[in-house]
This record gives sequence, C-alpha cells and structure tokens, in this order.
Amino acid sequence: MSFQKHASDLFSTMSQMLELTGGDRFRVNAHAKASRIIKDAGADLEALAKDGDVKALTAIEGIGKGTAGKLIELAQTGTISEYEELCAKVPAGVMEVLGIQGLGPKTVKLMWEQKGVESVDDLKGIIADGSILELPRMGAKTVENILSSIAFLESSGSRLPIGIAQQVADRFVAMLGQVPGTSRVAFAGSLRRGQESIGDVDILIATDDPDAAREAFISSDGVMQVLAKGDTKCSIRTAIGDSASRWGSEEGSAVQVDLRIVDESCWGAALLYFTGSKEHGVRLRQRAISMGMTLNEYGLFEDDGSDPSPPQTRGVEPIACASEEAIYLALGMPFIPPTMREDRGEMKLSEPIHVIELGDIKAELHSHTVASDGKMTIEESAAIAKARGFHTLAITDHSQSSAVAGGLKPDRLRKHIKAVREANGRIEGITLLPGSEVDILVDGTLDYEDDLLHALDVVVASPHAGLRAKPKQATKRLLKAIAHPCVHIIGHPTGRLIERREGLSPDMNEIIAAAIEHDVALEINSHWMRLDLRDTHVRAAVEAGALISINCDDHQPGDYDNLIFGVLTGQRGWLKPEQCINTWDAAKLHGWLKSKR
Ligand code: DGT
Ligand code: CA
Ligand code: CA
Ligand code: ZN
Repeated sequence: MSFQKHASDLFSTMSQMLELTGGDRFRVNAHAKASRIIKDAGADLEALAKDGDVKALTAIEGIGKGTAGKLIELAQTGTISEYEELCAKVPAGVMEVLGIQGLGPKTVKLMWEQKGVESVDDLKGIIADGSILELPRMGAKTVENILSSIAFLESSGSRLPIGIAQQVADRFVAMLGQVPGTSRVAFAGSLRRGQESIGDVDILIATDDPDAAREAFISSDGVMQVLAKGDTKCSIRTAIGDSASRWGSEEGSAVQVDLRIVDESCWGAALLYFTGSKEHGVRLRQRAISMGMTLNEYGLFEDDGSDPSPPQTRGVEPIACASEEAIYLALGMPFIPPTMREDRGEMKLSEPIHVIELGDIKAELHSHTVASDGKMTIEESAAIAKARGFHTLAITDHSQSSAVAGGLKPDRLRKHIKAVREANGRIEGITLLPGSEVDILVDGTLDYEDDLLHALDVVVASPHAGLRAKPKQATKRLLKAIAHPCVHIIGHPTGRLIERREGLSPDMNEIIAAAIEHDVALEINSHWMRLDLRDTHVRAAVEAGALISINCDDHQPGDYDNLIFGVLTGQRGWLKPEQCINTWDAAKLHGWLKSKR
C-alpha cells in the first residue's frame, strides 16, 4: 500500500475512533478532512514527510501543522502515537461492527457502552436475545436491516468495478422498462456519477403499478436474496452475470441492488437526491436553506416557517421538482453534470460547464491487434473504429520487452508498420497510423532504438513491469519517458488495477508539469479495470493545462465500448473537449503527431 493511501486510511480510522471515544466534534471532522486531502494530494507526501519538511506539507491546502506533524511521525517511525493510543481504547471488533452498512458511530457507541458489544458476534448475540431493542431509536425494522447487512458483509466483499456494475444496472433497467405500468426507470447513485467502483447499484422507477415493479424486481433472474421489500424501497442481492474477460471472471460474486419507487411528478427531485453524492446533496440543501427554501427527495419548497413536518405531506406545492434542471435553475445555479457532483468545488460555478462527452471522441490512439496480444486484425479493428465515426485509428501493438503480451521484435515491427501503411492505402474513410505501445523500462528508457521510434507515427509509452517501485523512482522513470522527443502519449501512467493492484504513485504534479513542458498527452485508459489516470489526477492535469488522451487500449471488439468509462472519468476531472487530443479534427491531430517527427 502506498504511503498516502495508508496515511489516509489511518486518519479516517482515527476520526471514527475519536467519535467512538467521545472526542470533540472539531477533532473528529478535522481528521476526516485530513484523510480526504491526503488521499487526493498530488505531491509526494512520503518524501516530504521523510524529510520532515513541515513547510512544504503545510503549503498544501487543508494540511495544518498538526496533520503535518503526524505525517512526519508516520514516515519516520512507521506509526502515529495518537493512533496507537486510540487503538488501545477501541477494540478491533468495535471497528468491525462500525463497518456494517447502516450502522454509524453514534449507534455503535451506544451498543458498545450500554450492551458491551465488542464484536460482530456480540452484536448477533444482542439481536438473538432481543436486548438490542432496549437501545434508544431501535425498532424491529432497523434490526432487520442490520441483520441483512451482516449477511451481506459475510457473504460478499469489496466494491465492484464500474464496468461490471453497469452491466447489472443495464440488465435491471431494461427488464423494469418492460414491466406494464412503468413510466420511467433509470440508474442513479455512484454509478450515474461515473465513480470507478460501486458499492451498490441504485435504481429509480416511476410506475402506475408498484406491485408489478416490486414483483418483477425481486423475482428476476439471478436474485439470490431479498434484503428488504417495502413500499418505496426494495433491496436484493443478485449474482453477477457472465462478465468473463481477459481480467478473469467475476463469476460467483454478488452485488446489492436498491430499487426506489418514486412519484413521476417529482422524478427530478428523486433523481437528484439518489444520484448523490451525499456531500453534494448536503451542499444543495444548505444552499436551499440560505435562500429561504428546503430541498428533499420530493422537491424544492418554500420554507414555510416553524412547521417541522415535510412540506409535501401538508400538500405544499413545490417550487421545482419535475427535473434536475428545474431544481438547479431555482437554486440559481448552472446544471451540474452527475459526474461533477462530489463537492469538489462545483458549488462555486456560476456558468454552465461543458465537459467532454462520448460523441466528442473522434480518434482511438491505443489499440492492439493479433500481431501482439489482441484478438482483432488491423481490418477488423479499423471497421469498428470507422463505424463509431472515428477519423483516425492508431495501431499500437506491444514492444519487445512485453514477451507475455507478444511484443514485437524490431524486424517484426518494421514489417507491421508496412502492413498498417498498406491497410491504410486500401481502407477508405479512416486514417490508420502505425504506432507502438512502447514499454517504459524500469530505468525510464524506452524499449526500441530511437531510429525505430522515429519511424512510428504514434508512440504510446507505458509502464508494464516494475509497478511496485517507490514513488521517487516511479517519478524519475516517467519523467525520463516524457522527456523523450518521440513520445506522444504516456499510457496508463500508474499501471494500477482497480481493487487489485495499486500501481505506481509518482509525484503527479511533477509528471503533469513535465507533460506540459514536453507537449506530451497523459492517457485516461478507459478500461474499467484501469481508469488510469484516475479522476483526481485528471482534475490536477486539467487545471494545470496538460493535454489528455482518452483511449480504449482495445484488445477485442467489445473493448471499444469501454470508451464511456474513460469519458466519465474525464468528466469527473472537469475535462473539456478541447483539452483532449482525441476530440481534435484529423488535420489538427495529425499535425500535432507530426510535430514530434
Ligand atoms: P456507493 O453505493 O457506495 O458506491 O455510493 P452511492 O453514492 O451510490 O451511495 P448510496 O448507494 O449509499 O446512496 C445513493 C445516493 O442516495 C447517495 O449518493 C445520496 C443518497 N443518499 C443515500 N443515503 C443518504 C443519506 O443518508 N443522506 C443523504 N443526504 N443522501 C443519501
Ligand atoms: Ca450506490
Ligand atoms: Ca444504495
Ligand atoms: Zn495497451
């Protein structure tokens, strides 16, 4: 685990432990905030902390003297004394109980103090003997929810990559759309926000026949367990269908799907609420209150004073509710795309922002054929790219060091270049460019001699091996590749695989600055297992003014469909089309590529 991830986790854990031990609100929040900032920080915090550089650490927005001190302590001693002290106070089992969905620190604290719950088994015990009901605000329904959460925790594990969750959501949306009475159905939650991994799938439905929708939902193919079946919310656990790929099958795993039955008249308010994020929702409600209104999942209402009951239950007409657009408008804000609803500064926007969309992409600059480890011929890949309306496709098979991926020796690459040029002459309506995905070797040198690199129209340089290197070494390695005059794009810069491999943690600010200096584009690899650059890196690159390239890294026909995930990641980084080279027209793109030859 990288230092930054580790530190971020420690601060988040400390925040929870402080809350459990009755620490003051300010410290609880400060630790939670530090955790987020450390996770997203672009600088090499480990190096700064090792050097004891308080000044450089506190120069990072959101990091104060206290946090800096703890980071230094962690880097120099391997732990934080405050964390050790808290661990001595809070049993590990209590933290496990806190990990159960739906249980917050307040409740867990009560269970611990009043019922001696120090493990998930203890919790099961007080549920079994009914004594859990003696706790304040604890009813049969809540207990039932806790039980299903425990069952879920025990049977399943971590978050699902977006590509898998999307398949599940599409299946349910299509199925529910066919149920008589359905007027609208859509997925919401983190999936709609294009987050790289998804905790559960959220689906919204408006229907004249809620019973039919509920029945169809809980009895559909693959449902393993019904977790809740209420008037407005149903939850199930479903098997994940056939998603075998070169990343291995997800077969055998399961995911929770929540269905919410909402009124069509307030569809927009419901969609807005259940799309989240929670943090964005909080900001919107604060804004509403500051304008003398209240916002909930039924609509935006005028604040009518002291009556604490929800306005819609008293027949109060909403100011806006039918569409998200109407609600943002009434809040005096531009429409915020779902991918930007993360409380990362979007509340300060005063003008609409036109972030990149799927249709803006006109070129694929990273693709593999049967010449290395792909499954398509040049012709097959070209046909798909053309059908998508692309004007350019770069064929970039692996380089010689990637032996397992069938990397091309120099003589084979020379022949392959000829084959691509020949195919380009033969195939109408799209430009095929010979290129290579050249390994960035561990020392930062590239995997072919310069004269051969020069003969390629497109060079994507990517790290494949040595992905456990220390941040400093990783930074050096990437900087060297960026500075090479033949390189156009750095492919999947960190090499991480979501939920599977952490990859490199270079100093992103340095990488971005070098990319700008050398006019090199940084890739967003669209494969849902990669999404590399990730959203926060994209945001930093976009703000600094670096060029971005969104590619599918195609190995088989279906990989072209991953483009949307790269685009969503771009949106999450506030990427506008003009900053992405794949949106440029042919003349501009080809001119830019040639400028490096
Ligand atoms: P996930 O499932 O962990 O990937 O993340 P989300 O964002 O899909 O979260 P989820 O499924 O718990 O809830 C979906 C949305 O519903 C969430 O983004 C905002 C809204 N929501 C759910 N629970 C709450 C809540 O307690 N407070 C607020 N303000 N919003 C909530
Ligand atoms: Ca969710
Ligand atoms: Ca949910
Ligand atoms: Zn590749």
